[in-house]
Amino acid sequence: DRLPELLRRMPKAELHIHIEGSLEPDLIFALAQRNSVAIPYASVDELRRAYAFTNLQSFLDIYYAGASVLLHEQDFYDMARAYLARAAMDNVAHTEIFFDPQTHTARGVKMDTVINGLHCACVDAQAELNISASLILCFLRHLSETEAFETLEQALPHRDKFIGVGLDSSELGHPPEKFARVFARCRELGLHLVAHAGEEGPPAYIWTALDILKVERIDHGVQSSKDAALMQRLARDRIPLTVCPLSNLKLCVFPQLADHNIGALLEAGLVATINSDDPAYFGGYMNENFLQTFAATGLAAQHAYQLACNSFEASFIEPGAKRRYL
Ligand code: ES4
Ligand code: ZN
Repeated sequence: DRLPELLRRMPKAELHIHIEGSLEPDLIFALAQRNSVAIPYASVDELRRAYAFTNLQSFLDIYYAGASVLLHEQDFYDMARAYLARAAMDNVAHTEIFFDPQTHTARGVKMDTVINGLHCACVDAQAELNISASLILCFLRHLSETEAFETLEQALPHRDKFIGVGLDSSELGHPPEKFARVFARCRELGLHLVAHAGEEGPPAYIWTALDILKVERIDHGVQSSKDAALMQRLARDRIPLTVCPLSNLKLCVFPQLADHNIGALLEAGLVATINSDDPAYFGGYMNENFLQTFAATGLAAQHAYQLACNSFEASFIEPGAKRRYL
């Protein structure tokens, strides 16, 4: 069976990766030591044993604790370089990386430190690893829209270093429309727009992400299969879904990988893609997501080809350059 080899070797784009979720336990401990930051885990193994999640919030609590070791530009650079090297090994040709500045600025880290460290890693990776990488700034939806506006303001001196904005963190109780005005402003600024919606939240959140925020892609969106009219809208407008199977498994969105609806989304003609989300926490980078999902759900070579094409179509690579991948 040559399907695993095809999955590993095919060029692909990654469109849903939180850089703070690529921070491996070893690097968390190394940075904690380097920066003299205390973390509430005695060892790498104890930290790993805490990675038993029941839902999104149980994960986020540990994810924010892990990010607390990041202080200096070099820390952000090292984290992103490690991810980019790992992604290149999985034949990721292009990646669009989420980052959560509020997780850092709330601890007194400067916006400049965060963005400069991540951006330098992206520039160096293009030259040294032949992987193209862009940054997408995410607003934390459990915080206020006023705080999102303040974050945007702090980031605008670096407008040339990120291509868009997204919306992440605790979904339930924080619908997209809470951020209507800040997304309208980002749209005026010519930024690309995406939002997490329909991970744990209802199809209604996907509708408002599309119709009120006017996002170009939906992150996760797996709950769309509960709403036939929404499925038609996503297919008709070719709105991509950045699906993350191992994330959905680890956060108990689906009881087993075999129950995942990625096959149904593809068969309905949606521009679905496979991504890693928070690979250090969910048990796998891109190829592990492809391999385990194909093994569990019985997807075949034509689905692999479709997913690779979808990933480049759904990317924000300039249209001229994009044609080389399709
Ligand atoms: C996230 Cl899986 C997921 N969902 C929402 N927000 C996030 N931030 C990092 N991972
Ligand atoms: Zn995510």
